[in-house]
Amino acid sequence: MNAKNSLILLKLGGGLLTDKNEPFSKRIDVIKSVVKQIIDANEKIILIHGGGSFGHPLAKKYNVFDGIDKSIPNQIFGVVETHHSMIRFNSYLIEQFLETNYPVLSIQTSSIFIKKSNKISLESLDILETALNLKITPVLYGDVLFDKKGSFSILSGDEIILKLCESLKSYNISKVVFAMESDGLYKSDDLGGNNCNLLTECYSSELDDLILADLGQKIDVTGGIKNKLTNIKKICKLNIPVQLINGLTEGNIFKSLRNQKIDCTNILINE
Ligand code: IP8
Repeated sequence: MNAKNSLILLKLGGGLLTDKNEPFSKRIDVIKSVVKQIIDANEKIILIHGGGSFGHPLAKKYNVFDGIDKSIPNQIFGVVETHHSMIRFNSYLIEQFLETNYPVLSIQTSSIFIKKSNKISLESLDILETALNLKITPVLYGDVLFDKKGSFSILSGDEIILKLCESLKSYNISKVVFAMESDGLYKSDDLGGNNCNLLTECYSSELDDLILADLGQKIDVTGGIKNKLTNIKKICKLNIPVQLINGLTEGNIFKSLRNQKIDCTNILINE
């Protein structure tokens, strides 16, 4: 593996790009800034984005996450509607890149992932690797996940990232970056009071013992920060460092992709 094959996985949180309190609402200024920073950084990345107000309200309405349930009216229609809503959101994002002639390619998550015997399977790694080799940035997103048993659920952006970390062999993933709406993880103060401090650096082995501040979570069908931490631990077990950054702070995404110093949480790998 040479340095050329180094790759960053960047997850743009749905809560960062949309207003989760209002269905189908984009944060246009944030999206434009994020896209510009990614273009300016011009690094080899795979971009993954969450559902935000385009995915979660519909997935919740039709209980897509929990699979087939005949008692839910129009649930099958809800599955395709959830998927299509994600396509609409994803297309908007893609267009922002194409307007600047930056080569990105939308890859439909629900067409390359499937659940088999309770395990998530990535069926078409070749497509991703070929796009990367052609200097095209693949863009994936949280989506409907079909199950070979004849049901469905939701595959979150974080789970996509974990699966990519496990599967990509011809690229060396130098780090995974989660761009969110806060500076990273916060530790509760030792006295259990209201104060909390940004956790700037910790080793993956320390994650289990951390007492994190509960900063309140919005409704999220794929589990919010608790599931994020579970996935982060699994990513770190693959020897890939993780960075949690505030995507609302101007310049953070550019700096992260260029490995410049920012105030954030860095989860390091134990030697
Ligand atoms: O926002 C969920 O992806 P996430 C996608 O990454 C849908 O958890 C469709 C709810």
